[in-house]
Amino acid sequence: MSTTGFTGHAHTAHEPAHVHTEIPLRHDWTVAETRALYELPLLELVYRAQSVHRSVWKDNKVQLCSLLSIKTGGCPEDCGYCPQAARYQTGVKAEKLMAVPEVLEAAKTAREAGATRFCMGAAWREVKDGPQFDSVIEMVKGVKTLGMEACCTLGMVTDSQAKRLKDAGLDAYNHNLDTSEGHYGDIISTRTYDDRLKTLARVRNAGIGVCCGGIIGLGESIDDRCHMMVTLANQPQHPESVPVNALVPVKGTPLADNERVDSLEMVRTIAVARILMPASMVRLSAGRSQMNEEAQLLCMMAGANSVFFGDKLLTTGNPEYEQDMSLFERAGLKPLEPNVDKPQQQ
Ligand code: SAM
Ligand code: DTB
Ligand code: SF4
Repeated sequence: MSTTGFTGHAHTAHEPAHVHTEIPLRHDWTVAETRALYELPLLELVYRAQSVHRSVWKDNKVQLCSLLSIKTGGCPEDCGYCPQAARYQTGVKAEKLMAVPEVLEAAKTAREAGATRFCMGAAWREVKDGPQFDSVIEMVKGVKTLGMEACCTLGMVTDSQAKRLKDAGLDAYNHNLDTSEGHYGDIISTRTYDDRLKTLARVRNAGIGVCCGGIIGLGESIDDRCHMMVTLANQPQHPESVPVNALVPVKGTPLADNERVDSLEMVRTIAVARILMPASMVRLSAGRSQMNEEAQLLCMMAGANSVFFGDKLLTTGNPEYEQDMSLFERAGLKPLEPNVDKPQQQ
């Protein structure tokens, strides 16, 4: 266990290496103590999470990230929540991988709108070597040239694919655990929890930042949520990013009729993520369209320091750009500047 809080962390764009805090980065969390945190009176929990948050993230900024589906639909996997699984009739039609210039145009537009991180998602079970992966490598290089953080989420990767992504300049790879190991089999049968952990280890070994979190509202118990958080926090290194998603229920998927996630459950989950992983970016991801502005602010109070902006996530809706800008303005939220090299090209 480190005492400065930051030793042992892989260097990423937002690692606050200059900050010293007495808050230890622990890797020995138990489900019982995590659950005790989760069940605190809400304002006590938010107070504790905000105290941890401010001791690390002193400038209290929120990163604006942009998300693009570079390869939509037609996925062979059976993730019960996902509108892009070919086997569910969701109205999402399978498309080819986007062309490199088109993706870079979108990245440039996102940058002009204020995004400092660009995340590219592909509805693949795994990456296959060949022309499509070569194109993704070009996309990553192009996003880096624009001076943005580059993240992608492409399914499972091998060691050599992870190395190529790293060499292209990729900052982060998103690969979510989604839920607890115990609940995983109820949601996905076409791969195992261990497959997921193996890809995460390959990403880590290649020196790419790990972006790994989950979804609430999959029919999991509170203990499942706590188990997932403990699995994340007890890795040898905390993920640099922890996205917290609320299920976006999509007609045609097996989970379409799940009970809607109570916003306060999102607040609790985010607060627990913040307390367990003080130096990680906690990303308020899918589900903001189902939350009012006050609940989103409570999530930020509880430690969320990133949102996806733009009116679409991968295939589902997100709050309108103008609405988000208005919220930032009215609440006096400060967007995080890119902590990367200056743009090399306009
Ligand atoms: N195919 C790759 C994979 O599964 O890792 C990358 C793309 S996949 C769409 C990325 C993540 O989106 C999933 O791991 C899941 O956490 C999230 N996601 C997908 N559908 C969702 C939904 N309906 N609501 C909330 N999150 C969702
Ligand atoms: C993550 O954790 N959430 C984002 C991103 N990583 C790739 C994806 C959310 C997808 C929501 C459903 C959709 O729009 O298709
Ligand atoms: Fe495919 Fe990813 Fe959707 Fe699962 S979550 S069906 S792997 S796109």
